[in-house]
Amino acid sequence: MRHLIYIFGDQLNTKISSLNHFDPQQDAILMAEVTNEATHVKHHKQKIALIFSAMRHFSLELKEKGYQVIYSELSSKKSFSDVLKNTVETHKPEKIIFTEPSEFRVLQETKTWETFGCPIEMRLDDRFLSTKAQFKTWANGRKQLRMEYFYRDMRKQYNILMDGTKPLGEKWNFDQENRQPPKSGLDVPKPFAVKPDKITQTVLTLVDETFSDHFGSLESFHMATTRQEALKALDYFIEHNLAQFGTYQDAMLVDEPWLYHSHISFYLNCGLLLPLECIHAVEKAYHQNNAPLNAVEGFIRQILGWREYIRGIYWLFMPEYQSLNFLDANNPLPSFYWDANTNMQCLHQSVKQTRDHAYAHHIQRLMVLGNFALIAGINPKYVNEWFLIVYADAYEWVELPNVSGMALFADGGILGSKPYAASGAYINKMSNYCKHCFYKVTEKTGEKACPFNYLYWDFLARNQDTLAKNPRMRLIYQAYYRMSDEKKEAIQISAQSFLKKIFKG
Ligand code: FAD
Ligand code: DLZ
Ligand code: SF4
Repeated sequence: MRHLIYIFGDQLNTKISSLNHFDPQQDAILMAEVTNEATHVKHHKQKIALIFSAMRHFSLELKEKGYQVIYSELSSKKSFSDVLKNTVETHKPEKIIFTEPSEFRVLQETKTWETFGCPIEMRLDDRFLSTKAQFKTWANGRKQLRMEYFYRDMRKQYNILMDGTKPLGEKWNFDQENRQPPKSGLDVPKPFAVKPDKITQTVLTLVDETFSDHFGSLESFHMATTRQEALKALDYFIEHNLAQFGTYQDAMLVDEPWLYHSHISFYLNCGLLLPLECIHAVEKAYHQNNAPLNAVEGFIRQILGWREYIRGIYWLFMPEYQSLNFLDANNPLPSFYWDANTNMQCLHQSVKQTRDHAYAHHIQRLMVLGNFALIAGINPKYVNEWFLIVYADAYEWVELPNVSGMALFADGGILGSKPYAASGAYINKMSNYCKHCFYKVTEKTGEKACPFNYLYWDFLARNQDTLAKNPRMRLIYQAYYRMSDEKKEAIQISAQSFLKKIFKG
């Protein structure tokens, strides 16, 4: 054997750089289902099912192209290294080739492969539109690393939504037209769904039996597990949801997990879809008058801007980033993050949907689940672990900066200029949750008051020393300082008694 190509479970695309110059006559591909990847945190059952089924389908696709594939189904071999070492000993390749892994943890593991007695070549992952080196150069010398400026450079570099050197529509960002509260009677399209085929059914049984103690339900599994199906999911989004994407991007409704989002992060993150093809497809929809500019720009910003920027931050600041705890938050994770058993309707809905679908949309993650963890002072370590476990799109490179940086301000402002803390008023504006809640969003303290209300002010009070200096927090602290002592005390009493109750379990 000439080259042995190792393909990880989030690199499931024939365009992956490790397959460049592949010669079917002399080279072979290795893929392996390994326990470590499913259990280093106990991933949601749907995530494991998605990856195993997509890997099995991808290996068949490669075999149909005439490629030699060594596919190792789940066995006693626990890690990538166990399987690779064994394969190298049997087949004695002249070289091992792989595309750089997406997570720091796995990159460290690949460094041990040098001891296998065979040369190694690690290639750049050119699915990402900005390399780690390019991001580092962009970040160098800047006082603040704000996504908006990075995004503008990416728009120019890839010539996306440009009119010569200017942005189409003469604005880089159309968010003023986006992010509307939901109207009553919205006709939300059904989500794209694939009926599990034989391969997926076998995997679902395997996962159900092997990982029965993992979080989440498999019942509603309907994800795409092949590239063809994932492309259909993208088309479905463009046809049914894109036009409303911007307008209702931040809206939340009881029993409506999917709304007008694309639900493609699962596929982008495991390789079934490529970022640039999604961007081009959505840009084309604009030029064909199938979607307005506010929706198209808003969507493209998520992939060309946020997704790339988040990855850049991860690699620039790892491994230190994973242990940051700027606000010294040390509370445990309340049990309702696992069982959805809470009277807070917003959290009940968000956890229930997460358990049932391994999915929640951005605002549920940020302004409900993340916001609560922030204002309740939960230790970032527990919050990160939870977010990495529960979503089918979760990989540390994207989960960690979103949680520690965007949601928890645990990085002290590397990613955002101030904490995304909010009281119940924000959730009430953007959802119908409060209408269905045991608590009253208009009440500020006491038994029936919305916990987000007093926890918000209590968070500001607890973190005065660190946050009051922040120029973007000045106005809100002025409002806090103007409060009467009685009011401040009532807030503290409500917050302490509520936190005591939820942490006692
Ligand atoms: P859409 O709303 O339709 O957006 C389109 C695409 O843009 C997404 O598929 C995604 O690829 C990209 N995108 C949007 N926002 C972000 C972002 N902030 N960072 C990176 N990419 C983005 N995304 C993950 O892929 N994996 C995670 O583990 C993850 N954890 C998150 C944790 C928290 C606390 C927060 C606030 C956000 C997290 N996100 C994560 C980002 C975002 O919430 C998800 O990408 C999005 O909800 C996926 O659903 P969608 O495909 O319907 O997205
Ligand atoms: C998420 C995941 C799971 C559950 N299982 C596997 C697996 O058995 N084999 C594999 O190659 N990849 C798996 N993955 C995806 C990996 O966790 C992902 O490729 C790494 O995070 C790369 O850094
Ligand atoms: Fe959530 Fe408060 Fe609204 Fe209840 S009242 S749904 S706890 S924001």
